[in-house]
Amino acid sequence: RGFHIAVVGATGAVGQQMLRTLEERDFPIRQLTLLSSARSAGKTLLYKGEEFTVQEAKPESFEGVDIALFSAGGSISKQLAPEAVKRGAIVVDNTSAYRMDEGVPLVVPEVNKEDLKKHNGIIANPNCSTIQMVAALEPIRQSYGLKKVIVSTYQAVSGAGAQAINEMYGQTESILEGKEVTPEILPVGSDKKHYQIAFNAIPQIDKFQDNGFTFEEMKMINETKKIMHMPELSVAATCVRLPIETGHSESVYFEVETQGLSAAEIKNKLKEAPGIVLEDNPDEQVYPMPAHCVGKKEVFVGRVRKDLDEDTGFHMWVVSDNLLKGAAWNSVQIAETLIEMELVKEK
Ligand code: 11C
Repeated sequence: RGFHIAVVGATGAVGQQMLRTLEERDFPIRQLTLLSSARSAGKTLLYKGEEFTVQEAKPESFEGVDIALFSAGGSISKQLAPEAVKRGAIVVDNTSAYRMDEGVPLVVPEVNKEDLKKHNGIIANPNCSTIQMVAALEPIRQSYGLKKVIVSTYQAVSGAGAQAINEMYGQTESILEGKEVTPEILPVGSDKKHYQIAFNAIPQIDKFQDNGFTFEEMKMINETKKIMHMPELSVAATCVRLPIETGHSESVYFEVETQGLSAAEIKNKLKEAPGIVLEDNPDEQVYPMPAHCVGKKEVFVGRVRKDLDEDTGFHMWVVSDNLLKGAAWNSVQIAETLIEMELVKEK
């Protein structure tokens, strides 16, 4: 008994975390199918000590699959997610291919799991930097309302994939040895120019749009409004890449509807919230940092303080493992929530 699960993009940075997360959660799996592009097919991966050979993802690969977790890039999702749905699978897609489509729920279970009921086969997993921010804002919004959000991010290279991680380490070694570096991948593989990430900060994640914001910034803006069902919410983002392997950090300024609140009242809501760990004690220098959150599923919040000029304004620092809550864990959590809500049936 259990479910037939397919992982598409199983050999990638997120795919591997999906396998680890399914294993750790002891997900009820009856059959496991590991899929990838032709390039990675034939590799073997371990699940609960058993070897599985990764197969090339094709439309027929989805026969009999109950839930397909996609994380192999937008073009594979565009091509194969409808094929999986046609064959009766529910797709949880970790790419940006369908996120803003009407009829596709964009879900962070702590925020909007009810949206799962409206799915038409595909459920989208939001962008990593959006997920951790909305998870932290939701308990505050529920009690005090929300008017405005201004976020600056400090994002890890693993968000840009395994090649970007290798580029960061390669450049670091070269620079320490006094050698020249030739950046080839960051900020964006397909853009015109590339810049050194080692010992640097790059204020560009994904490509620039006509309005001067990058696509990553627009994802944070548009996805936040969709997940929170607040098209009128004022959101602005500046996204920056730092030489950190894993763990995105965010400085979030937000304004609530309620007047006269203290930082302690905001902290109390965060303390009780599902999936959030409050790490906030300036006297003891306690605050979240990416090096401490790697491998953990929660969203860590600290440095909560009231703005000095705006009565309804607050600041907080939000950190999470971008490959877990930002990707693999949120996808597996969506799958678990589908089961809990009886939106998928065991065979
Ligand atoms: C990054 N946030 O850190 C991106 C990675 O839309 O799922 C995630 C891309 C996405 O570069």
